[in-house]
Amino acid sequence: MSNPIKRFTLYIKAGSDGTCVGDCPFSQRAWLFMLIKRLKDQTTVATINILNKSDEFLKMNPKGKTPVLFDHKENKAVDDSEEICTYIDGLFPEPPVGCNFKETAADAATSKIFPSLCKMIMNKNTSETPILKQTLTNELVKVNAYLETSKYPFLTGDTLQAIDCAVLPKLLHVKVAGKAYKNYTIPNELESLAKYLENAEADPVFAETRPLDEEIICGWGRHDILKEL
Ligand SMILES: N[C@@H](CCC(=O)N[C@@H](CS)C(=O)NCC(=O)O)C(=O)O
Repeated sequence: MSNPIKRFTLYIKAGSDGTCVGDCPFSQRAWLFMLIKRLKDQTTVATINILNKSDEFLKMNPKGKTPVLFDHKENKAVDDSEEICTYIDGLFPEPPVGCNFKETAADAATSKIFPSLCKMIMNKNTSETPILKQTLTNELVKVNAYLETSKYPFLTGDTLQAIDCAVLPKLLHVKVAGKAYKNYTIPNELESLAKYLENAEADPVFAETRPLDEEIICGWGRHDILKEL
């Protein structure tokens, strides 16, 4: 008997060969979320080559971005990582994973990491690089200070929670792309942050969704970046 179709298909960005797991932190967020909601058995993960999107994909998802979640039961596509988390949490409140983290202390400590990273990497005016590196470091100092007060291995829990799904993929980009393109290293004294990243890397759920470093470097490499090493 053939396998019945799973309820959900999660489309994520493919990597450099057009099929492996790509570097999209938003795709990783949605995938992590499906796993922490224990929906692995109900989810097919499909990689999308964003350089060659099929007509079928664009028909289902006219914005053409990843991630997209398709709910086969409801015949509905959800085309944004945050909306995917909200949609799934609405359908499956159990287990609770702390979805209402907006404007909490953990959110305030982590929400500017990615914009700061993007500014630093995309900057072409080398005289501004030191200040942009410092701005990113200031954001990481905030995360570290928050983690120092937390009694958990993750931001708000003993296991990965919704906020970790949003934050960890971006921190991975700081570590990998920051180093590869701007020779930026996370300061050693941010020990709680280092431990948080270590805890994530040791977590099987995070490991399952983690793009290879090469893919993160290659993904950023598609932008017009001034490498400063
Ligand atoms: N707000 C969206 C952002 C998604 C996004 O920007 N995805 C990028 C990949 S990281 C994308 O699909 N780019 C392909 C394109 O624009 O064609 C979300 O969080 O889901």
